[in-house]
Amino acid sequence: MALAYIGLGSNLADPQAQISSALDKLAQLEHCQISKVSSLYFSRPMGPQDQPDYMNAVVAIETNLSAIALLDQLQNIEQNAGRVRKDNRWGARVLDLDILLFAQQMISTERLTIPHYGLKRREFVLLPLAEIAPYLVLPDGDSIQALANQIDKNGLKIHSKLS
Ligand code: PH2
Ligand code: MG
Ligand code: MG
Repeated sequence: MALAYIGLGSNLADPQAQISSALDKLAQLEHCQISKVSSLYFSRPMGPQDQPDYMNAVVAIETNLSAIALLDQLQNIEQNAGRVRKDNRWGARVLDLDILLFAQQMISTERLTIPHYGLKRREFVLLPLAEIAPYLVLPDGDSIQALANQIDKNGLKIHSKLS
């Protein structure tokens, strides 16, 4: 079994409902077991500022799937939520499910970069991750807690508990 961390984000079409429905879908995935769920956070948009605020969360799952098979499942959930893949880097989206970490693997392929390239620089990823995995150490030796303590919160706040 591999322990993986997934970042959830939404800023369109009732973000809270999107995240909560994505959690249900994750819970129903075969060969995957959700082991931890962070609070639901409000965050300011990173990237273009002419888009709504986001809601973000992070979950831990235990899985027998490979990282790429997990990515297929996540993209399937995104598509079913009505996500349209456009050429809008960092633009608004109904649902975004990113594999942040997959065991201690480091993967660099066309479809997948793990650890997620924005992990250390995004408060809406680091703080929910530190909430559920404060003792986590990244494959390069950096501690999540130390990174989370250093980052600017940029207005990030807890909206509610999930699950
Ligand atoms: N995702 C993006 C672009 N900008 N901003 C916030 N606050 N949260 C996100 O999840 C997010 C973003 C593209 O994936
Ligand atoms: Mg993303
Ligand atoms: Mg994504």
